[in-house]
Amino acid sequence: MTDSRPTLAVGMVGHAFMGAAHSQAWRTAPRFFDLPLTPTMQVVCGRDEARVTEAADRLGWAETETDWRRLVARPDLDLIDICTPGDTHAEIAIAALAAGKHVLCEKPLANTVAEAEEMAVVAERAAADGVRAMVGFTYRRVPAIALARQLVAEGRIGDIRHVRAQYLQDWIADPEAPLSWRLDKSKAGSGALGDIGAHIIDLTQHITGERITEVSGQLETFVKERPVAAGDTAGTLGGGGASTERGPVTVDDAAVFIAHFTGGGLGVFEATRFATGRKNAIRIEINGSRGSLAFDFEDMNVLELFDASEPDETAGFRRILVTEPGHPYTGSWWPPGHGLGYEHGFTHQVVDLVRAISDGTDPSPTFADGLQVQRVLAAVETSSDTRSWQEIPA
Ligand code: SOE
Repeated sequence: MTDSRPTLAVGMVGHAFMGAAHSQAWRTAPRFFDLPLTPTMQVVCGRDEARVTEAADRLGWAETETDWRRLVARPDLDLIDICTPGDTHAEIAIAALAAGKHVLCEKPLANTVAEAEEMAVVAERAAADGVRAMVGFTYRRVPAIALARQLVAEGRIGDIRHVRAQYLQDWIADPEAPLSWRLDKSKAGSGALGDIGAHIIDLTQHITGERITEVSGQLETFVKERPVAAGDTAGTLGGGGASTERGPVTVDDAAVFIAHFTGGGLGVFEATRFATGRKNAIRIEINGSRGSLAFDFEDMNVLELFDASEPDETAGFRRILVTEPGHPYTGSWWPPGHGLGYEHGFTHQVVDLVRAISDGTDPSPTFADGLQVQRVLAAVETSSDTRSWQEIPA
């Protein structure tokens, strides 16, 4: 693609599932959206030389590095994209910001509140020098979710009374599914709670424009030991094939909690990897004083709206197909009715990040937003351990 626009040279750390999704986004964003800077897929970084070389070829990166410290120190890069497990986020992001690179960091922001606090402080300092940091809560950029936020902000459903949110997967419902880094607390921080619960915490706060103030929750690990993975398979959730050796699962399999929101509404949350038959169901229903909204990622191009001001005889949940040119993001894609998929949220994330960098504004969600989600996660964990309500510091 020949282009006279200034470039934004990207270096990405990690090249498994998230690395592939981010690569697709960097490649696609400038081809479908009018961007002020053209991202270049300069360097991909991974520890194993053979595997990172193969990934660079497959995903479209020009060069490789095997040490993230060398990547971050390269003067020819403008942005570092972090797609590694949570235990490395803080160190890489802080080093990258200190080196003057913009940062996109996968969710959850970190493995602990202390790490997230430090990241937020460093990011705020960097922002004063025009260096931007964003956390990858990509589902915010699903058009139906973006529309839901707009409708709430316009007052279409009134005051929020109930927030019902579920994130349902089943990829470890089989007790013989092997251990992977996602089941290791030292790498992942937590299990279903941080991996997918973090998304519904972010989404519900984003859509409502409100904050969770207090939680009471319960975590459960149903299968406490699993076969040790024989190898690490990039791009899969479960890791490599199983061996006969077994090891401990050190994270939660499922998390449930109830919550209070700043506007007085009540929330009910469920995040599980044991919802047999549910692959990636993110279900959100919000009931307000004037109407309701409902979303299900398994039908991700649709938002349901109930408007309580309509006559009882004809009122009902309306199915809005969120593919019109006037809907968020959709005008840059296909004609109405030709829906989008999982990967498009990542593309929209890149679009918003690149525009913010060019405009000199903070992209959202900021590291401070990521820290707030981290505080909710920690509060749910403490609540489960102590069987008590926990407040979330503002
Ligand atoms: C695994 O549960 C996972 O890949 C999450 O880590 C992602 O954030 C989510 O988009 C899909 O599921």
